Amino acid sequence: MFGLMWSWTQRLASYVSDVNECQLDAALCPPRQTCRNTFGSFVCVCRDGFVLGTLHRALQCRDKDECLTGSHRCSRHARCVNTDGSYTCQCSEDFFGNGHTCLPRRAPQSKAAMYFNYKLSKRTKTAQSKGDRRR
Ligand SMILES: [Ca+2]
Repeated sequence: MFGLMWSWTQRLASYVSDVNECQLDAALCPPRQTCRNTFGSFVCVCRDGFVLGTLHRALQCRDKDECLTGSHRCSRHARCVNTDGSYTCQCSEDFFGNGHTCLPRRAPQSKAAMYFNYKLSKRTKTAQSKGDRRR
């Protein structure tokens, strides 16, 4: 009876106060995984840029190919290069920039020409999205 009471008291104590194991030990989870605290315990989940999959017949966090899945945020004038845990964007030959924004390598345009091109691109996008909705 005493043992039962003790175990019940212990369980109650663990419910009432949660310990964040993730903050206590940063190296709780294996590489490519990150710790997520839960009430009364913790779980290891894949880090950003990794997905759960089978590798050598074992469940592991493997690199997510952002270029293949299309979840990258590269400019449409850039080439996506997959890396372990992330990806990089490289502007195409005729463009320059950080890969997320790529500008054409030609003589600078006047503000009026830039505004005209901006309006033209908006009009083209609207026409495309309307066409998509009809399908
Ligand atoms: Ca990747």
